[in-house]
Amino acid sequence: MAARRGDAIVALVAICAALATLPDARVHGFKANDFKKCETSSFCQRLRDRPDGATREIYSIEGRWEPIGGRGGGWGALLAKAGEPRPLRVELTPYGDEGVVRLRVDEPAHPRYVVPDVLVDSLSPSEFADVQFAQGGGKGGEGARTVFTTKNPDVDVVVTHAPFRVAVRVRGHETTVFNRRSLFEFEYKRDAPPEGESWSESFNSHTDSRPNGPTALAFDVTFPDAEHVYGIPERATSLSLKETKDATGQAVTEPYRMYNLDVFEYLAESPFGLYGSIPVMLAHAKVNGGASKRVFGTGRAFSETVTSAVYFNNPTETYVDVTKSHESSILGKKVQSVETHWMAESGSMDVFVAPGPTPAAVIRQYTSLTGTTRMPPSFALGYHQCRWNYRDEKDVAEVDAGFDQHDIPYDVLWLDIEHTDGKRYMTWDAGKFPTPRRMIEDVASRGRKMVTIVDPHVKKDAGYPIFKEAEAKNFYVKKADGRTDFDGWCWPGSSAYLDVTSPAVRDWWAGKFALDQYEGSTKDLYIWNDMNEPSVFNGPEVTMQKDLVHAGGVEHREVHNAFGMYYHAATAEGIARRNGERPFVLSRAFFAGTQRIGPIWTGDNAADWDHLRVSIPMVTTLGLTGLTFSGADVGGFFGNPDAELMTRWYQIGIYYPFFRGHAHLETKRREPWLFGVDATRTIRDAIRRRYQLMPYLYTLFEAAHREGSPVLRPLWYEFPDDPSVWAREDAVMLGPAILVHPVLTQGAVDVDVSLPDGVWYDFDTGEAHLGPKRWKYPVTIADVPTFVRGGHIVPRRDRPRRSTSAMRRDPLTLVVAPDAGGDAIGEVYFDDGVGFEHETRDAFVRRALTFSRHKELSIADVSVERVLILGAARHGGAVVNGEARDVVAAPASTRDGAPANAVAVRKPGVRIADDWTIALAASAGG
Ligand code: NBV
Repeated sequence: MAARRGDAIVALVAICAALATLPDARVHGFKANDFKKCETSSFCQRLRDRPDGATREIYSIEGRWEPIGGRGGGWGALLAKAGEPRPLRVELTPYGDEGVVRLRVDEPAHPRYVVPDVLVDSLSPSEFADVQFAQGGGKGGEGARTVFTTKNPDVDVVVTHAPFRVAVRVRGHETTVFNRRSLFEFEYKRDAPPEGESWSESFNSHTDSRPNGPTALAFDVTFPDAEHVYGIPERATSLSLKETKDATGQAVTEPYRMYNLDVFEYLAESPFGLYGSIPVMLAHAKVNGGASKRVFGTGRAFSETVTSAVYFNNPTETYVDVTKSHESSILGKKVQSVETHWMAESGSMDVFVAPGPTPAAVIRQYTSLTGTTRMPPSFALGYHQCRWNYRDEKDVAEVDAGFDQHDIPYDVLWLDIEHTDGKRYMTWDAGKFPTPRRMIEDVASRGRKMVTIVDPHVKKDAGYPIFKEAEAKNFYVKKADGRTDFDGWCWPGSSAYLDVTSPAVRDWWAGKFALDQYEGSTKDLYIWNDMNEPSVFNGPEVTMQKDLVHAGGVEHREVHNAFGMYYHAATAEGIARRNGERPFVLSRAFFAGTQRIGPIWTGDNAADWDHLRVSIPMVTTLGLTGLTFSGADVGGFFGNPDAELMTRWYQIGIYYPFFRGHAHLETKRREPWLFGVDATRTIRDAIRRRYQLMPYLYTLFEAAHREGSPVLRPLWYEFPDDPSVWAREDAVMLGPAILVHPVLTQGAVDVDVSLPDGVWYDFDTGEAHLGPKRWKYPVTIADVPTFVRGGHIVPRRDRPRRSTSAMRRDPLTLVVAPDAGGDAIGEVYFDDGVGFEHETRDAFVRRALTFSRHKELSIADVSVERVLILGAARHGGAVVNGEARDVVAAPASTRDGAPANAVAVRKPGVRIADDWTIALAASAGG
């Protein structure tokens, strides 16, 4: 085997720590009865238990499809409903050139709400390459159908007119089929309830007036030949979604619910929906029985599997049933598929299909619709220390100093709600925090940042200027009457809620973060948005009534799942405006598109091993649905972790894209040095590893920013053709190159390690393994089986420092892990980590790293792809190593117009290992 030991891999010292006491035994406080179920939600009850074929004779395309004039390349047709004189309207629209299509059904007489700010502004339809109508009635007895070929010649869409059915095909293979089970339903808006009936609906002590009556919709999506589906966060459950109904149609559990809620003490294993929703589901299917290798579209290798995804662009309450391994007999052939049934309370049917075929392609396609991860400021990738609450300025100073005393790097210190004056956000408790600016400046003097919490409820207090001003401007969410300000109960007592669905309110709110508005703030203070589902203590299911009214008369029911994202967006806009730099705002609630704004965390987990375990599928699922910047509270929010659990949590927490320790008000203090000398050392080593990997991590974030790829990935993302990893969640990949097998059981003495195909090197010892390989890897408390994948180069910074900013100028270590042929590739990306010049002026460095055992100069075989010279618009060409070369005024990948004042020398043909010079010749005109 050509693999070599990775000499540069640092061996960490093994430490044996005594196992401390068990965490406190706690009884879970999750109160299922506080929340609705399908059977207590009238729309779900109406829609869920229908047999396959329920609407088969009811919906059909009427007449022919016609191009939609003037709006790009979409096509539309009438969708007739039996017994209903007014047809619905169906539209099919292509986007981009990879075969993404959008399927919409709406009621023309009463167009439904479509959330305006979720899809990226720049999104506009492309064209179909071809549209063919076939009358049918031919030999096969098929009815009329229309075939839409997308710009990707491998992707087409076959619409069968009666019964109505839409199949997206990838190279002729149906991957995503709508209405195969004839469960499509669309409730027409009615003028009034039938005589003697009422539309209102009650739950516990709350009544929803439902002034518009029932306007629900349902549709089924079948993923033929798929064994697994993933996505539709947020919930604490497995990566591969379990079935909620069995193949006979019997309910196994509740359907998956997407309705953003503040769920107190959520369980570690439940289909129940939590604080955020992303209505994206990915399916992974075998094609041709998983046999042949073919070439896909533009010449890329086509694997034996196809990943595809659907995105339901609608923020209303939605339930999804999943049935797996359903075997139906189509033309005498047994077909395995995953069948899903989507049931939404309102809005239109608005679904995008991302045809894949790889997981990476699916996410790239999906993020072309809703945006990619915002490039975070570099400090945001460091360790964050939070607790409810750091008591006062002295406490802050001591915790900050504690990190330096214990030589543990960290970047950000957080303040929870107790720092405020009576939960009036953007104020300070004058007794505990008399000199906030001085406090922040002190922390910042060591290169660190602070974060304060700002929640969306506004204390109703005439003496609180924010409340008064927003009231005067009529900026609050209204009651069902559409006029009176809604008030709900939250931390400060009676509160009003800013109507952040309105652009004017968001603009005003953003302005509140200006340094002269937010007293005591400095530009080193960043923000945390909690409770933005929104949480309303005395509301139904601890949130807002659905019949509340937003700007433009929009019912809360329509927009609920996007409310938190709007608040998050307004806050981040305020921070960006204030600093003119990259904002950092953490949110608890989220929706599709939140990745463009900032990170989220998985809310109030608990200090137990089950919550530690489930944090991994939770975070990787978010990554698969575009929102890679996430993490769980390290240590568990509720309860008291012992030294072992705390250590194990840090050891996996360092791989969460967002890495923060946090704890409930009533827990014991748990700064990383409070668990004994041995645990402190192990936790220090773990956090240092996070910082060591910072160049690699930052490079992964830039890839997420560019093309949506998740930073932390499930194994199947990297090995889609290996069925043994499709459901695995006991190991994860940090980018393409590092595999981590976290230790997730108490008292573990070994870990059942299983490596996929390829060469792998133990991160700690450098020992090479040839996968596929499975064995028991012995562990002490200091060990976490971690492997570098052969074929990859991992850039690191190996000098321990106190924070990311202190590492800024440190030299790199390149860890080269050759594959079986002796080769490795990698990438490293740098920019200033602060501002926007990486976009506006292309002020960044991205270097491809290549290594080949056939070359003498190995590790140093780094090529320079481009040299960008700012402030040099006037020039007469470049001279590289004495040879005249072309220069271009507009750098290769300018995203935002050409920088006014820069030139690029592309592919200068030099290696980092060699001496080289580039000179700019003076311009002819001087
Ligand atoms: O602001 C207090 C907490 C916060 O620490 C936590 O992270 C949030 O998820 N917040 C919820 C409200 C109270 C929870 C019991």
